[in-house]
This record gives sequence, structure tokens and C-alpha cells, in this order.
Amino acid sequence: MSPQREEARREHIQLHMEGALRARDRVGVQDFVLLDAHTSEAAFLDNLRKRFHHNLIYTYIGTLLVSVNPYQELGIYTVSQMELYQGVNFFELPPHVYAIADNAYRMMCSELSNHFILISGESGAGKTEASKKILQYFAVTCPMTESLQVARDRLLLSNPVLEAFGNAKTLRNDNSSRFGKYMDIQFDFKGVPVGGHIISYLIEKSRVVHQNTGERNFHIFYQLLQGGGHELLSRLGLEPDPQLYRYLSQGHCARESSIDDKNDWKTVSNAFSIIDFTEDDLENLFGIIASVLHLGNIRFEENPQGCAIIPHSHEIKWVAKLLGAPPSILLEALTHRKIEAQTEEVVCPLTLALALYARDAVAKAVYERAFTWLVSKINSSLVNKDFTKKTVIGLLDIYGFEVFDKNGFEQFCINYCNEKLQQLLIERTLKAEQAEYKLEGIEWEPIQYFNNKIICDLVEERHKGIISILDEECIRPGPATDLSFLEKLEEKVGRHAHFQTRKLADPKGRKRIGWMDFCLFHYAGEVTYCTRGFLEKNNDLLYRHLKEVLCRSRNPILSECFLPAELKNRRRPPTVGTQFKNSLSSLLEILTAKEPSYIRCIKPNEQKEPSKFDDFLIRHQVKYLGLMEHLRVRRAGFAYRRKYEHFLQRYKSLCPDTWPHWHGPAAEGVERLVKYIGYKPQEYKLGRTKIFIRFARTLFATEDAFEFSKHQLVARIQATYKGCQ
Ligand code: AD9
Ligand code: MG
Repeated sequence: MSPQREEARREHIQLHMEGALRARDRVGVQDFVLLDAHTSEAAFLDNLRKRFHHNLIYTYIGTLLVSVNPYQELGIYTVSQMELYQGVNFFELPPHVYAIADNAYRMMCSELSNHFILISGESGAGKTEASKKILQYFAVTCPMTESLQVARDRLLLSNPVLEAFGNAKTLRNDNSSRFGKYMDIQFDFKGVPVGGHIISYLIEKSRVVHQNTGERNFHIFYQLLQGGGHELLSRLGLEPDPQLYRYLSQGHCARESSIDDKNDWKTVSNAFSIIDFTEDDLENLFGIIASVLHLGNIRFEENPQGCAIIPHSHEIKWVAKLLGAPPSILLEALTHRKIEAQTEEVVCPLTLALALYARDAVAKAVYERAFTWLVSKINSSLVNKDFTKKTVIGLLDIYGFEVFDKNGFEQFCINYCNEKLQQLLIERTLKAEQAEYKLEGIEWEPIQYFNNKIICDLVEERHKGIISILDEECIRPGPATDLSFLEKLEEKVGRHAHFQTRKLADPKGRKRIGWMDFCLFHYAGEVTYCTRGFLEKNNDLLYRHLKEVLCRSRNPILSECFLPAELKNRRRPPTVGTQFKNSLSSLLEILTAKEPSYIRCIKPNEQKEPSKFDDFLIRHQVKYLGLMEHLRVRRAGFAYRRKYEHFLQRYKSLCPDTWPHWHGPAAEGVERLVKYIGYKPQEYKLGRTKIFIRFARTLFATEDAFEFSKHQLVARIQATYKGCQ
């Protein structure tokens, strides 16, 4: 560490220490564990509020970071702040997202283990911002070689590209993630970031064709129109005014003051050039984006026989040109459907409603596949084959829990995903932690918490859960409808404690549940879902005729995405719900194999305003995020635990009895070691296979001593502990 940095750090710490006591009453404590032993929810909130009003948005519960969205720039993400946190023990500096990043990084480097950082919280709480800050932190602070700078830049710049195509303005958040993202950042053995890999989850493609009032389509459409320039737009047959396009104007907020589409276009264009997209790639990609806009403007009319016709050919010509398909075939495919009879195919005309459905289905399908293509293209630019031995830090940033006035299949999937992540957190923290104390024979008073597994099961259980019931309705021969699906739900899960419909609701109940609705009591609150559209969205049917057109497309991206083999496959593909369920289960497998860090994000108010701390809203989040339970477990528990063998291996040089070799059982060696260096009895417990250390600072002091130890370690650590006594 440079002398200036060391000095700055020391000053910072001293200031912090001096002011700490004085400040405690005024600005709260930086770790909830430091509050009085019987902390109430009111005291918890009070601490959060005090800190928030002093622009201290981060607070720890042990090693878990709680973050409140400030809705303003606080100047806390500068390079000098990053340097301050680099290589510094967790609790030495005020809580920060950089401390979480640095801690995961150092653990990864020292133990050569894989990690992930799970960022959760509801829509607009600050998850995506936090994940970007972490990525920037690694980009700035990790060691770097000249040849790997490109890899680093690509990692960073994948963000604006994916946000342009996968984020949109919703009522909750002007830059809401409409897809889930898991990103592995790969490091070589020296801790240099060498590459990455991204997995995306279920993009909300219904947004391509429909937006609620006050919401927008994906940013890229507006960016292209505002920033694309005359030449590109005329090649794509587009005009700059978004109001001219049906798919962009339904939400009545195409131009949004908080969003600078023109400038964002520049950022995205620059990112594309660094991530190795060729001119042709971009031309083809924007061809698809433009084709979606033209598709949306196709008008259908009904002929006297009640069949759909397309009276004007302008849009068809553009769509055909951009998708690389003959206009006559496209026109036929948009107004007719091929039905397979036993030995032959019969072509029959579509009604107006079915033609509209078919048009929207193509728009959604091409957008979704183009997005998948984009992710794999980015991935191929992030691959680094030169490094076979890599460790990773995974960043998970997924759409947050969502409740609107009207909630559909999309919210159902998003909220189910949040249930699963909550379940992971419970399994890995509250449950696993308490189970481990028991297993290790550490005295422990169990702490109660709400386990949301019951809700996960309600949604996903095989044959019995809501997704299975929905799938059954989707494949059932005969006239299945959204209403018959609701009736099946009532029949099969109607009595479940976390489920309700109007039929089963308490007549005196205050809830408004419509005829088509069902209500789920999620861990984060109740949500009423309207079943309208559930079957269609779960089935996600693209008529064979249209699939054929896309499989023969001359647009190279589409011909990569729609393979002719799809046409031969007569088996029904898994439904959207089942695919999503399976992808979440593989995500959990990925995460379970790694060491976790958690960031819990809180949204301070619904108005997206700075300095506004809405007690009611925040109390609700504190409750459902289970923060009080975390605090109780953390306070009663131990910050760190290490297997005796690992602990001894690392720190044996601190004690003459264990150095250079300890020949007895590891547990005894550790006992000898910690007594020698002066751990106080209340600071640790010895379990069956591990040592449990109550306070992180004890471990950090040991770690410091180890670092400095090579020569003067013993004197230093004994002094440290004498000082504490
Ligand atoms: V969603 O589930 O994708 O709809 P997120 O990702 O939780 O949601 P996001 O990170 O996008 O929310 O934050 C919403 C907005 O809050 C951002 O666009 C910023 O304007 C604002 N924000 C969030 N975090 C910070 C921060 N640390 N500092 C300043 C912030 N502003
Ligand atoms: Mg987000």
C-alpha cells in the first residue's frame, strides 16, 4: 500500500473512531449487531432512518449488507473510495458495497474458492446499480495486464448493451430489468479478471407488443430512433418519432424526461464496437429491431368471409426486407395457418383476432431470440481460453419482487423467482447456520423465522403445483381457457393457506379479487394475479407457417436462431413456466456450489425521490426480507467458522507450539494456538470439526497479525489483545 493511501486510511479510521461514539446517537450504528441486545423493529428502523438522513445508505448485519436506495448521487463511488476499501478488513471502514466486493475477492484469492454475491430487493430498490458498482470496483482495483484490458472493458461494457435490450421504464423503476442476469466474472490465480460468462433468464417479451400506461418498451427501440441518425433509419425504413409506432406509443410516455435516449445510444454504440460486433452484425440486429416496429404497424381488416386481410403492403414490404423473407410468403403466413391433418397439411385463413395474435407472436419471438443471440455473442467475446484454471465471483441481478394494480403471468414468474431466491437465502443463512451449530454441538437457542418453502412448493411442486396445473390445462384436449385454469386451481390448491380466489375468499374480507383472479400470499406480501392470458403466455405458440418463414430467413441472426430442425421436431417444447422453473433450479445449483455474500436492497419510497424515508414501506420490506431474524441469528451466532485443519494451516506460524508442524489432532492445535495469541473465551467456541469465531474483528486481527507476522508477529498480536483487555 502506498504511504499516501496508508495515511488516508489511517486518518479515515481515526476520524471514524473518534467520531463514532459521538455520532452513534446522531447517525446510528453501522452494524445493526451493535444496537442494544433486545432490538425492536422500531429501533431497527430508527437506525436505518438516521443513517439514511445522513446519506449513510449502507448498514451491516454482520457480513450482510443492507442498502437503501438514495435516489441521488452521493459521491461515494469515486476511484479514491475504491482505493480506500481495497484490501482492507471488512469492519475497519464504514459499510459499503465495495467492502462486500473486496471481501469476496480476497476470500476467493486466498482460498481459491468460488463466490457469488446475491443482490435482492424489490423493483427499484437498487440491485442493478449495486451490481454495476461491484463490477466497476473489480475493473478498477484488480491487478491488470495490458493484454487483458480488453477483457475487462468488455465485461464492463456488456452492461449498457444488455440494459438497452433488456431494461425498460415501468411504473416502479425507470430502468427496470426485465430479464434475470447471472454473470460470472472469471479471475486467474493472480486475481486478474480474465473473462466472464452471462446467463440470462426469461426476458419479459410481452412488453415488445404491449405496455401499460406510464410504461415503455425496451430502451433500445427509442435509442435507435433518437440516436440512429438519418442514414441508418432510412435503411431500416424508420422515422425518428416513436409516436408513429404502435408498439412504442401504448404507454403514452415514449419520451421520458429522466431518460436520455440519444446519449444512451452513443454509449451503446461505443460498447458494441468494443465488444467486437461487426458492422454486419449490427445491421442485422437493428434490422430485427426495425422489423418489430414495422410488424406492430401492420393493419389488418376483415373480408366479408370474416377472414383477416392486410390492405396495405408498405409495412409487409419492410418486414420482409429486414427479415430476409419473400413478401408474399410472409403475407400468407400472417393471415393463414397450416394445420396438419393425418397425411397432409391444410392451410386455412385466420380470423382477425388470430391474425393479430400471430403478428404479435412473431414480434415477440424474433425479439426474444435476438436477445438470446446477443447474450451468446457477448459471451463469445468474454471467453478466455488461455486460462483453464479460473476462480469466479458470480453476480446475480434479477428482476425484483413486483406488485402492480394488474398482475399477470410475467409478475407471477418474477415473484416466483424471488421466492426461490428468498428460499436460497433462508437455506444458506438462517437454516444452515442454526443446523450447523446443532451439528457441531454448539449451545444454541433456536430462532424462529418464516420459511417460504411452502410457497415455492405451491408454485412448483410436480403434479400438484400451480405451474403443473397450468401445464395440464395447456395440453388438455378440448376447450381449456384461463377460466377453466382458475377452476382447476380452486379444485386442486384452493385450500392452501397461501392461496385464495374470490370464490373462496372471506366474504367480509377487504380484498378485491376479481372473477378471473387468484391471490398468492407471497413472503413479500399478497399479490392478486389475473389469469387472463396465462394459457397463451405459457403455451407461447408460434404458428408453424410463421416458424417456417423465420427458419428460412436470410437475416443471418435469425437463421442462427431459428433452426430448421425445430420444424422437424413434432414434440411439444416445454412450456414457458416449466422452462423457467428448470432454469431457476439450475441457477440454484450453480449458486449452491459457491460461497455466498448478500446485499439486501430497500426502496425508500414509491415516488423515486431523494431524502424521503417512507416508514410504512420500509417497515414492510424489513419484515419480509427477514432482516430482524438475520439480526437475531447474527447476534447470537458467530461471524466466522473455519475447519480446524484450515485454520491451523493458515495461522500455525503465529504460535511456537504449532510452528512449523503440529503433530497432534488439529482441534488441539487450534486450541493451543488461540490461547497463545490471546483470544478471550467469549470470542470463540470450539465445535466438533470447526472453530467458531464470534466477531469478525477477532478474525481480522488474526489475519492482520498473520500478514505482518513473518517477523514480529507475536509481540504485535499480544499487544493487540492486551490493548483490548
Ligand atoms: V428492478 O427489480 O430491475 O425494477 P433494481 O434493479 O433493484 O430494480 P435499480 O438498481 O435499477 O433498481 O435502481 C433504480 C434507480 O434508483 C436507478 O436507476 C437510480 O436512479 C437509483 N439508484 C439505485 N441505487 C442507487 C445508488 N446507489 N445511488 C444513486 C441509485 N442512485
Ligand atoms: Mg434491475
